[in-house]
Amino acid sequence: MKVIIQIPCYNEEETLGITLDALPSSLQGIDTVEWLVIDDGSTDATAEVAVRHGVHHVVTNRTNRGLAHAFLRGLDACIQYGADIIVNTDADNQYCADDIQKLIDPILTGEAEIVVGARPILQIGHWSIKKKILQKIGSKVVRMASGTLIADAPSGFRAISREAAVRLNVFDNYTYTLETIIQAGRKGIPIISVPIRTNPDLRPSRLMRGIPEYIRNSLFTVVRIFMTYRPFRFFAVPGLLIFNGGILLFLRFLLFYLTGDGAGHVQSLIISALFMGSGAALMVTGMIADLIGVNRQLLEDIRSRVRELEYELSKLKKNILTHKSPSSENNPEDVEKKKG
Ligand SMILES: Nc1nc2c(ncn2[C@@H]2O[C@H](COP(=O)(O)OP(=O)(O)O)[C@@H](O)[C@H]2O)c(=O)[nH]1
Ligand SMILES: [Mg+2]
Repeated sequence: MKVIIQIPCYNEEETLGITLDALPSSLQGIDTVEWLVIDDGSTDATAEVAVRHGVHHVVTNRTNRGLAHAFLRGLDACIQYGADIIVNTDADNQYCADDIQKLIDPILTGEAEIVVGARPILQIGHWSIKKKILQKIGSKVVRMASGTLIADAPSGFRAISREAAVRLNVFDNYTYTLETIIQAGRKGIPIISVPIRTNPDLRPSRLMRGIPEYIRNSLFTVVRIFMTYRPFRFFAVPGLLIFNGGILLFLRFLLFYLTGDGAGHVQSLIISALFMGSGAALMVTGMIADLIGVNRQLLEDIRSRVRELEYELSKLKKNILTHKSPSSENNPEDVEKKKG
C-alpha cells in the first residue's frame, strides 16, 4: 500500500518548509509514504524548498493555472507514481498533519473511498463570524446538492482512494472542493467526514481575499455546477414556467378577442408570443444540454479508463526497473520532476 501526500502550491516558499517538516513519513497499515508538490508556476523558491525538505516528486506548471487544475494534475501524477491512496493538504500548514492517519483509516477499512477532514469551524479563533457563517451555508448547499453528509465542504484536507481518484473530474476553475463532493454524491462514491484539528494561522487566506469576492465566486461555482450536473432542470424548468406564462397571456387575449374587445389587447398577444418563444427555446436548450451531458459522461468514463491504464503502465514499468536494479526502488533521494 502506497500513500502519496500531495500539496498544491503557488508561491509558498515561506510556509511550505514548516508544512513538510510536520508531514509523516510512515503511517499505520501503509508500506510507503511519499510526498508530491505541485508547483503551479511559482515565481519564488517553492520548488527548491520542496526538494530541500525531502519531497519525492515535484510536478511543475510553467504558468499559474489555478488550484483546481493543480489538484487534478496532482491526482494524475500520484496515480502514475503508483499511489493507492492520495492525501491532499495545504501548503500553509493549516491542517494538523498528525490527523492524516484519521483520514486514511476509513479507506483502509473499506468504509469510504473519499474522506474529508472537518475543521472545528466554531473554535477557529482567527476566522471572522462572517467567514464562519459563509462556510456553514456553503457546506449546507453542497450537502443538499450532493446528497452527502459532508460537514466541511471547502476543506482541502482529504484522502482519496485511487479507485475514486480516477473517476474525479473538475470543470470549475475556482475550486475543486465543492465540485468533487457533488461528483462523489452523484457517482455513488462512498464519501464521509472525519473531525480533524487545525494549526494556528501562518498567513491570511489567498483564496478568500474578501467576503464579497468569495460570495461571488462561490455563487458562480454553484450555478455552474448545477448547470453541468442538472442541465435539463437548469434550463427546462424555467423554460416551462416562462412558456406557461405565455399561454396564460394568450388565453387572456383570447378571452378579450372572443368578447369582441381584442383590438385594445394586442400587447398581451405580443408579450405572450415572446414568452412562449423564449420558453420553448430554453426547453430545447435543456434537451440539448442534457444530450451533451450524456456525451460528457462517456468522455469521463474514457478518462477514468485512461487513468487506470496509466496506473497499470506505471506498475509494469516499475516491475521492469525493479527487475533490472532492485536497489533503485523507492529511493527518497531520487526527486522526480515533471514539467508541463
Ligand atoms: N496550485 C495552486 N495552488 C494554489 C493557488 N492558490 C492557492 N493555492 C494553494 O491552495 C492552498 C490553500 O490556499 P490558501 O491561500 O491557504 O487558502 P485557504 O484554504 O482559504 O486558507 C495552498 O496550498 C495554496 O498554495 C494557485 O493558484 N495554484
Ligand atoms: Mg490557508
